[in-house]
Amino acid sequence: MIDTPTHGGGGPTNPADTVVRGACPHDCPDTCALLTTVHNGVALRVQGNPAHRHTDGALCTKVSRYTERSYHPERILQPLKRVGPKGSGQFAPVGWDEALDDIAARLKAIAARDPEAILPYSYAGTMGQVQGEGMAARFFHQLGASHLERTICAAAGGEGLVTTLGAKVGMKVEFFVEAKLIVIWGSNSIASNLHFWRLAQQAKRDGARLVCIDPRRSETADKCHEHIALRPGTDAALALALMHELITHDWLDHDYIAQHTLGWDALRERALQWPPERAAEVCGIPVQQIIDLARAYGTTKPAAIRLNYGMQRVRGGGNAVRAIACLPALVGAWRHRAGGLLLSASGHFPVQRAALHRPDLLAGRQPRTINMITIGDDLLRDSSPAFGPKIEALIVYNSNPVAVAPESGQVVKGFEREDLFTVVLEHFLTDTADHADYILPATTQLEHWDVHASYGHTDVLLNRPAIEPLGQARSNTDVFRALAARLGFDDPCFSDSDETLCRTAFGDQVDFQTLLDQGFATLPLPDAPFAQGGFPTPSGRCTFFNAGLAAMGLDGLPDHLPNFETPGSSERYPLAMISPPARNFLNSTFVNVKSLRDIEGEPVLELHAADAAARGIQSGQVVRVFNDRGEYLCKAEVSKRARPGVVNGLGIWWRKLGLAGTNVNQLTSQHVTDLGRGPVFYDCLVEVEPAASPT
Ligand SMILES: Nc1nc2c(c(=O)[nH]1)N[C@H]1C(S)=C(S)[C@@H](COP(=O)(O)OP(=O)(O)OC[C@H]3O[C@@H](n4cnc5c(=O)[nH]c(N)nc54)[C@H](O)[C@@H]3O)O[C@H]1N2
Ligand SMILES: Nc1nc2c(c(=O)[nH]1)N[C@H]1C(S)=C(S)[C@@H](COP(=O)(O)OP(=O)(O)OC[C@H]3O[C@@H](n4cnc5c(=O)[nH]c(N)nc54)[C@H](O)[C@@H]3O)O[C@H]1N2
Ligand SMILES: [Mo]
Repeated sequence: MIDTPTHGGGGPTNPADTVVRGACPHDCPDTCALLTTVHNGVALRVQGNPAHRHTDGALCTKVSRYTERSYHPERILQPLKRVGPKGSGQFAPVGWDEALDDIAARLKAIAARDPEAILPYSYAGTMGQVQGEGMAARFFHQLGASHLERTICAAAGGEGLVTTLGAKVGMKVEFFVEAKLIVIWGSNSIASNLHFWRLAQQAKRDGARLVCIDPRRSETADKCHEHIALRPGTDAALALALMHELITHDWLDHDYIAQHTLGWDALRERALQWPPERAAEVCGIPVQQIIDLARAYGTTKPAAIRLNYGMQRVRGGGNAVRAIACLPALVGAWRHRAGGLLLSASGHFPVQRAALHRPDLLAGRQPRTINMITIGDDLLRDSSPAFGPKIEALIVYNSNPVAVAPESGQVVKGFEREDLFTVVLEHFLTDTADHADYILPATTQLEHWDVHASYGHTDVLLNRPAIEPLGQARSNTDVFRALAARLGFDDPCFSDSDETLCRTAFGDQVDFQTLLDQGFATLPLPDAPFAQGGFPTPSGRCTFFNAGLAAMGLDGLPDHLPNFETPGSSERYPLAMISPPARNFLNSTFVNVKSLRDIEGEPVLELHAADAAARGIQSGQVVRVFNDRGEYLCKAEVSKRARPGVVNGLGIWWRKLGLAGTNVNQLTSQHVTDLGRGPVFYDCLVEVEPAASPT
């Protein structure tokens, strides 16, 4: 179970220590290679593996505190059963057998009526292929439970990429270091993609120009040469105006366009409708910024775009990604290994989904699909022919929906239903766990096997357990195996060990021995994947005009779609609010780690001085942020990080650790994006006022 000792940087200082190779489980593009130093069965520290090129021996502040999280005094270490009213957070310890027997009996009874009344709810608490959906998908397929559409993060952008480039593919991240222009678009790299930022900084030292496109003056924007502070949800307008300029100045790679793209004439016509003046108006930025960026993009080689998901959490997020993903083909940036675009690299990984998730266990059944972002409304729906059965049971793992899903007032109401049977697999008493009937203690990444793909680089990582499970904690896979046995699921796949699941995840596409020996394996990919076209689209071309979208009655070309909630459309709620991640949290994970929470201080709303003055608001004052969906209390910070008309509510606090038991998702809506049915967290109008009675 324990890895052989390794030497070199980050290695053991005490000969009795063991160093175990692992992988960071968190939902972050960096997917770092970890080295955990273990002494007498206790993990002393977690460090970055210097042998892994992308990690380069360095970790972010959060994960370098991973032992603090794993050994946290509030870690749940035994199964708990609810003893108070729903949501009261009152629990009593219970034995594993009693808990599993009861859960299995309850699920069996519901499934006998209609298995679709059971819903799994999971996301990316761990990004591991095994502790993620490895055994869980098999279990829910065999059961015939409702299918969960896992859209909460990247659905719109993912669909934007797929309908343009053919898959979630792009530049190899390591070559950003050689770029001469880097556009950081909708990403606060210093906070959320630190290992990419290291490359961008090196490129900067080597003479590259860095441009940041973000409504918020983020830490990253501070350090770029130029910051374009556009209004939220206006990125497609900017991209179309850039095309307009590329066309009118003929900064185009005609040869690349002719050979490797589809629908150029139509896109050209669309782009010509977007002179910079029109886009400047929509984006709320100076015309000159657009003109200058177009010139830089059209004349600098190689030019690379680091797009991130921050810009697709709005109604037109899918179209915006489509528009931006067209740009590299127009200037032939893909010809260079340091040119092109990277939003996600996950499509490069040969995950063996059928072998791992076993959809064949459905045996022809086609359960209904529930979109995870409308969980608030869906938990409150009755049975109907259109919806199907009322949701009677919810099994939550790797997610904290009460804190992270939009319109949390509705989500809480749903979770408070006395007739809902809720099981939560967790490390901590999160806002969601507080609403459980049973809480099952889960292992952390130090305590279980897993194997990881990445969305920010192209290496597979293996995670070996460094220590035994703490207390009575059991891995997600273990819980689903145990439930499968109790439900009489006898397919041999339900006995697969975690190591077998690790091997199954990539099958023979990745050499498992390499993973065992060095902890990671690099996918064999060309340096410049689309230098000669060869996009993974049906035509092999970059798809400007997508006939499939047109056939579905959608626009075949990318366009700017205004937000659902545009400033000026509401008299009562004049301010646009975005809620990007706080640097020292990972979504809602780590909010309960005191040393990290202390760095963040309190939940904050950043406002521009003019917006604050108009409302008599000063820094440090408690404010009430509200709209028709609810209200959120937090501290105001009059800040140069906010542009006029836009407020930044940094996320995602646990409600119970925030002010008055609220967090920013009280205000966000359950609308879905143009493509991919994703969330619109950053498409949200609010008003702000000093709180009546400061908390
Ligand atoms: N420290 C930390 N790291 C994280 C996370 C975290 O919570 N904390 N979250 C992880 C997750 S789940 C993900 S999905 C990834 C990527 O996470 P992202 O959501 O891409 O996170 P950020 O890199 O912070 O980028 C968001 C940036 O987009 C900006 N933005 C908001 N609206 C718009 C818009 O309409 N247009 C443009 N151009 N920009 C906009 C925000 O101001 C913010 O600076 O990061 C991961 N890494
Ligand atoms: N307002 C607003 N809301 C947002 C966002 C935003 O930018 N603004 N970002 C959105 C995005 S991008 C995302 S990805 C989602 C994130 O939503 P989630 O994926 O739900 O992320 P977390 O809040 O980190 O919650 C993950 C939970 O999984 C648990 N966990 C971790 N590892 C394990 C394990 O091995 N087993 C079990 N059983 N549990 C484990 C952790 O303890 C944690 O409580 O939030 C979204 N919500
Ligand atoms: Mo995410």
